[in-house]
Amino acid sequence: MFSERIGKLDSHDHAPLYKQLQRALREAIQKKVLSPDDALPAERDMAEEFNISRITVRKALDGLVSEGLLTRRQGAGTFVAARVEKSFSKLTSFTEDMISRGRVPRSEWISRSEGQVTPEESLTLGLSPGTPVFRFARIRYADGAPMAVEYTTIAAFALPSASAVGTSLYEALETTGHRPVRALQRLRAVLFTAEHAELLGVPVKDAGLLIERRGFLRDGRAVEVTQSYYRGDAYDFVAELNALS
Ligand code: 16G
Repeated sequence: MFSERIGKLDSHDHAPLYKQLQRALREAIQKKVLSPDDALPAERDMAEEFNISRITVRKALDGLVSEGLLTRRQGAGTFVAARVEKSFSKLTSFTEDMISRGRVPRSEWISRSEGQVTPEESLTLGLSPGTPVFRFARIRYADGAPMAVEYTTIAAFALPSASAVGTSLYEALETTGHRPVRALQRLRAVLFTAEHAELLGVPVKDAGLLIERRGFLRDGRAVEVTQSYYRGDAYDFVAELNALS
């Protein structure tokens, strides 16, 4: 029985039922009770097993689909997402994205240094020429497989030193109260150069995605500019669009 694998809903829990079901499914994915590509039971069967309405099941699944944890396949049902489906509307970090999908994130440093803004960074970050910055270049892995190469520049006011960044940049920025709360992103298709192909272990000219993120603090100051080269075969970017009202 599915409910035996992911656990029953707690009758003492006062959270809305759809949230309880979401939490149970999220935990099952994180703990690998449910694995990528596992099929979920039909909505009506889940409704019966958990003793909740089908609408509640649908609402719970809708939320997890838009988070990118589940995916619907026409005519076949709902599955645990296998490719990493990344929501385009949530400002999350690589580390958080991987952990929430039950994957183990790891980074390999290419370089970690201190410098001054380049003319281009000075314009993107709105910093005066000569302003100190930290630069980070990393290969990002999930469960040991390379997923992306990232080049980040952080305004130096946001971190005590370059070595303050351990596994997660956003965790380090959170500690100093400089984690971005808003970001602008630009996405472009690229063909991997020999250098990137080697770092990611893919053939030269393989398809990739370049995502440029500019992250801002609550007070409007830009704090981060990152260029992420994601492997095209590893990521799906998902966005929810609302019609103009
Ligand atoms: C993501 C961000 C990147 C950010 C990094 C922080 C995209 C396209 N890029 O990779 O801008 O710097 O997360 O991750 O999502 P970390 O906290 O794990 O170092």
